[in-house]
Amino acid sequence: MNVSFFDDHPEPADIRAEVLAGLTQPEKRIPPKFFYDEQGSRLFDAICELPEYYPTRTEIGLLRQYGAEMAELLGHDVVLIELGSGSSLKIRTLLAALRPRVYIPVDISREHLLRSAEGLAAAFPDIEVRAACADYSRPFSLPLQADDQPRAAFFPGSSVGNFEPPDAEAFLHRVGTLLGPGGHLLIGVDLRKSEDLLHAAYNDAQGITAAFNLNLLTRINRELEGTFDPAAFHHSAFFNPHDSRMEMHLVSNAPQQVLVAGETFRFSEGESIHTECSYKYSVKDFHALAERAGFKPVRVWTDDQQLFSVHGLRR
Ligand code: AVI
Repeated sequence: MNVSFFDDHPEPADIRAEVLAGLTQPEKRIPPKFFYDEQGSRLFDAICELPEYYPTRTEIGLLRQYGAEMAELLGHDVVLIELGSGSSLKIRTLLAALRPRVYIPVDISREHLLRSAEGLAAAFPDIEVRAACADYSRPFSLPLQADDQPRAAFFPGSSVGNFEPPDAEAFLHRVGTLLGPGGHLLIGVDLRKSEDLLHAAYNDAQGITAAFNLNLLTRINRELEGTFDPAAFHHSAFFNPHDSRMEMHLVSNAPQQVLVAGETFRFSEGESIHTECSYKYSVKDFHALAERAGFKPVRVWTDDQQLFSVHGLRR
């Protein structure tokens, strides 16, 4: 099979230090990257299938409808880097349209990366697959040679919305450096829209998003000897129009005390832990962000209802 493996040896996140630091803030917070243990990743896959969660199916619809135009923009015989080899359906749709020479899936989770790289190499035997285990949220290296040109990157799912805007800019800047002059980035970005649709997408009727949020407490109990009672907290998700972002919180139902890694944290009734921001951009605002990071916006594809956008950017 046409697969090789490169290990950048990413440092595992220090969950203890980051959770303790976040819970010590005047406004308690925990970074959203800690959602994704095994159960959290399963719940996230279930979120992507929910009728209320429009981003996944809308982005797949755009890739299916406009794949040929996207391929035209990125160029033929390209070396394609996928940041966070998440959704197999999205990359399969793009690979079928693009037929790159080399495909480099980048992910921090070795097992997930290898499983999906092998599946894709079997499905596309004419593409050279170079799986790279790396943490793309920090400076990282990839198995690239100088003559691996032209280069393109794919960052789907509006994961860029989970970065604070200055971090999103720094991340895009790093991707631009990796691509070099003339390289292209294809990036999925969720659009600002009616608050009703946003509210429904993060407060689904089956309670899967609530379970995804509350699973963070179960993870902390297991990995950091926490004493959280998940039933003593509830999920809250709302749109913050000032910052153009959805916020997710875990709200304490009553005054209580919790131990985490031997430290005591007090909660008043209604006090929350802020667990996620999901920024929603207008096309214009995302263009401004991309330009600050050194990209030139070239094309944007949106669906009829203007729910989601896929941007083609040139470095
Ligand atoms: C992964 N990320 C783009 C999702 C989002 O919509 O911000 C995570 C998510 N949180 C709640 N539902 C989905």
